[in-house]
Amino acid sequence: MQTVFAGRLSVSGPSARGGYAPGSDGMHPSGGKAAVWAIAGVVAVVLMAPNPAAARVRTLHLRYGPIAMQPAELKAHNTRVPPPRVNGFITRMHAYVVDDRGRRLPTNELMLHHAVFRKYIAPFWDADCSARRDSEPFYATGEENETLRLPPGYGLRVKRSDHWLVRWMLMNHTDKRYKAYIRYDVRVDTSRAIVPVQAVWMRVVSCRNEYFDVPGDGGPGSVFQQSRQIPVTRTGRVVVATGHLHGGAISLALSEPRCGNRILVSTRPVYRSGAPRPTDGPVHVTSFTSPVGIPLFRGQSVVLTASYDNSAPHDEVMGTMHVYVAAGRPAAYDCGPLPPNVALP
Ligand SMILES: [Cu+2]
Repeated sequence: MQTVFAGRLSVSGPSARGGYAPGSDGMHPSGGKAAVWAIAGVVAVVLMAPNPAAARVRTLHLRYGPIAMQPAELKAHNTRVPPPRVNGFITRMHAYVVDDRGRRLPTNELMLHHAVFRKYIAPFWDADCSARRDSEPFYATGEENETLRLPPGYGLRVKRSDHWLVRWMLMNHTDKRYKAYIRYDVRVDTSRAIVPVQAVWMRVVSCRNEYFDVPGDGGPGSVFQQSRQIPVTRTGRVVVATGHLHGGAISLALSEPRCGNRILVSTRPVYRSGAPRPTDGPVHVTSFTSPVGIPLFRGQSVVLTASYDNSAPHDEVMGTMHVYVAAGRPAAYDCGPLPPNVALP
């Protein structure tokens, strides 16, 4: 079923506007071919005609700062930042660096190396991290300039009482001083017909140690793969996935052992130079999105595989997939065809 991805079967057009019925499981009980998905999409559009008046969407422009940056300074912190202070669902989010007049700063001047947004949660023991956790990540960007865009009808729940923090790193590539802000635009939908989505960070090594080394001893054109089997702890559907990779990466893929190791999600890095360069990180990592979603069941496992160029050593690299799982039990537990996805550039 990898052809579904390779063929970039698009469900944009009518369904992208109308969206799938929020709360529908989006699954077809009898499996079938891609045509079934197309029909399901048309039915959903008829039932869920877009009603702009009912939508209560607004975009909040928030920022953290000022952050004083000296020439050539590298600064990294873990800080609390203003949350949206509304009840609703985040449907889109993008963070970047601006100056004190709100102008976006170019990456070759001041680079947001990474910014991982987390929200405080009830503390629990996280075995994967071997640590007590009181916050969890829900959005990350950085050099890859990632925008979270959930398909219509889905959102990350946000509450007025939420508290956020950001783990960030800024690098000043110039000999000038800056007064910088991390700005984040958050689109919030306060209507009720939104299916909640949970952010799940899948790491190719572990939460406790996110890094691994690529030996670089394979010769020209060789590939080093780091894989990890990850138990699925929550039943639902993957509606968005993207990745975090370092320089030298080739791809990051999620596969499903119970269905012949078929690939569920594949993302890849995009480099400024057009080719992997060990000294540069990716300027972008491609995203996967599917309004129907790929079913995952609690108790099954998935395998995350990061592939890196092995013709040269790459130290302390990462492979993290940011997976957004919509709540609700999919109807089918067979290895039926995967739903069409919308490939984002
Ligand atoms: Cu990293």
